[in-house]
Amino acid sequence: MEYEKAWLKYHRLSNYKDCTFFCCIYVRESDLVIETAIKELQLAVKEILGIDCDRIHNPNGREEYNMNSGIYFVADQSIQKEGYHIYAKEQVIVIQAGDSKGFLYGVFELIRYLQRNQSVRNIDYKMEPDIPYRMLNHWDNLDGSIERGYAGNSFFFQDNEIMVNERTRMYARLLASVGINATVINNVNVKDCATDLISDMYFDKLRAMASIFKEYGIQLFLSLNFAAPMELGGLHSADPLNEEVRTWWKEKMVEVYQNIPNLGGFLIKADSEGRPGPFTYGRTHADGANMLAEAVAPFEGLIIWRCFVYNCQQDWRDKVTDRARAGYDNFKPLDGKFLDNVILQIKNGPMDFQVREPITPLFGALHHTNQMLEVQIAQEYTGQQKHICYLIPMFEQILQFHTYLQDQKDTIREIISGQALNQKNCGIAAVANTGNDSNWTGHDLAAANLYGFGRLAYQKDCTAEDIAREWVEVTFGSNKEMITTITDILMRSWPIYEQYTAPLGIGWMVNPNHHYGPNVDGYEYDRWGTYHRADHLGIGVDRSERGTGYAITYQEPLASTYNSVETCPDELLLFFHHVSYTHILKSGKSVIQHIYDTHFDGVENVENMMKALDKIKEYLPLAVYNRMVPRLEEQLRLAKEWRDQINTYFYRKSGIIDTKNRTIY
Ligand code: BDP
Repeated sequence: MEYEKAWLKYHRLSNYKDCTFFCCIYVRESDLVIETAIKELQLAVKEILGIDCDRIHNPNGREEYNMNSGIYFVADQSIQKEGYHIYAKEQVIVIQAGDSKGFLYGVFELIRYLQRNQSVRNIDYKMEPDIPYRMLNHWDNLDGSIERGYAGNSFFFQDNEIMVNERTRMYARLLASVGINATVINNVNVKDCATDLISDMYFDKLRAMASIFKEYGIQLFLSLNFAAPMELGGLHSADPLNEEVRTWWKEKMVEVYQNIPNLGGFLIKADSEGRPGPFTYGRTHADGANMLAEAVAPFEGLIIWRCFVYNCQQDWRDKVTDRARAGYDNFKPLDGKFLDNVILQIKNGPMDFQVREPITPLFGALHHTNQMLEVQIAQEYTGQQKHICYLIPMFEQILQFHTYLQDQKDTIREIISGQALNQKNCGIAAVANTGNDSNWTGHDLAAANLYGFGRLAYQKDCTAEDIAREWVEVTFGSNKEMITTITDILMRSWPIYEQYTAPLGIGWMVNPNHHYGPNVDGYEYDRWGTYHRADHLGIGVDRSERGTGYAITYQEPLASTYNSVETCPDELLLFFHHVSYTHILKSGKSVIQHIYDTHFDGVENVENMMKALDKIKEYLPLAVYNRMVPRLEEQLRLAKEWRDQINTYFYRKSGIIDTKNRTIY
């Protein structure tokens, strides 16, 4: 399959003012990653400025002002890991970094200045990333399919073979350019051949892949099957406290690390949606995770253990069991029981990547456990990369959220960066939205989520809006109207998607299995624990202390805020409370009128978005616009479907008419 270079497709600048800086690169010592940084800089300078940027050996490793112009790589141990300081002085630009990855990230920052035609004459910019692991999770299967993939098939696997080729390198370049330093290439649901990834069938290819990634400062991770001792090793058990099982894992890891020395470690989905796990043997998740952690410890491996553990065999009549509580109930009691090379990976919301969810209370509840936030840029519930839905504003809110874990340093960002609890094994992971489509993400605007995830994770001082604008500029160039229009569309797209889909934090209402398109009762009488409980009087799940008690698993003052209808924010009202359709929101509208209004507005907003894009289409490459048009049409079609199904459903249930008398069926 053909592939494009996304935001790394460089455009020639004919009028760049500061070309003289880019004549040469002075380097003293180099290694694999610094070599990559040099090559990347040379490539960009050649393609953007048309200059052959020579590499010159700099024996004393210091910058030489007034003598020679150029870019100096200067090692400086005072700069934190993976950080850099770029500044200009006289005729030179200095990139200082504390380690080789710092040079690589500094180079990509400098390249962005070129891509955006910005002067570097007064550049003085220092960035030290706070989140240690910035990771992608691919849900790619070995047959080449992708679970929740909306951009074609896998570019890692095909017909149970691993593919390592030039696209692998392009992928690594894209990741490194936005600061992503780790990736899991296979689906968390490890079945069939995927179990064999830790066998000699696949070692050669994995080693080759890991070594390409290493050039770009990226660590390869794999998802693991907890039942591998049985399925691969032929044992009769996978009990984490069974000596035979423990020995099997230890020996297996020796073999794995001998063959793939750069492997970062493993991601595990256990006791979740039918996957095997320690519960089968009456053991805890700490028993399971620690067994694996001990096996990988000699190789500095990490075990990333997912907290997406809940009862997926619920009876819809049961109003006591609450899926939202499951993460907290399962993992809070285990706080402090995990080894230091275990990280718990926790989804942002307590349910599952809905367009709006509260932040999971588990983050405010763990004091002695390494944590990693899991978000989803694959748009499973947010339009499946046919609809525009720029998710970085959501992630920005998540990262800024105060958990009240302690008096200070209590935001999600402070927790997953390790600052809150003084930890080093922490991070952020996004379920990836890529596939082998030529533009990587299906919808061209979905690439903003991939780019934005990396940038938000690396660059602690930039906003979702800065990132959107930056992505538009590095991808589509410098036309002002185009930049403003697309940035504005991206920034409004998540709220618009929310307007025409499930209202006020209730979520779901999608077609079962594939999760695309409206179906209000699709999950209402099912076993997945995802209900809206609407009747003729009202809607919502009572998760207050009178209901499932979920609301009071938060730290104060969050518990009180969510527990009361009066103080619960509108956008989460139906997640926490069952209210009547005539209940008046903080906005002054009744719940039913809010539902009608947002759904009519949502469709209108999609129409406006399409008009705005049409106006600037001449500034987009024709192929890009042509790929976008059918998706925009599909977004509009489905937005109308959502509007009409939701409005009709609630009109029929409640019998309450729309005060504005618009068409409801
Ligand atoms: C759900 C997806 C399912 C995943 C699961 C998970 O529908 O395909 O396997 O999450 O995160 O959102 O494990």
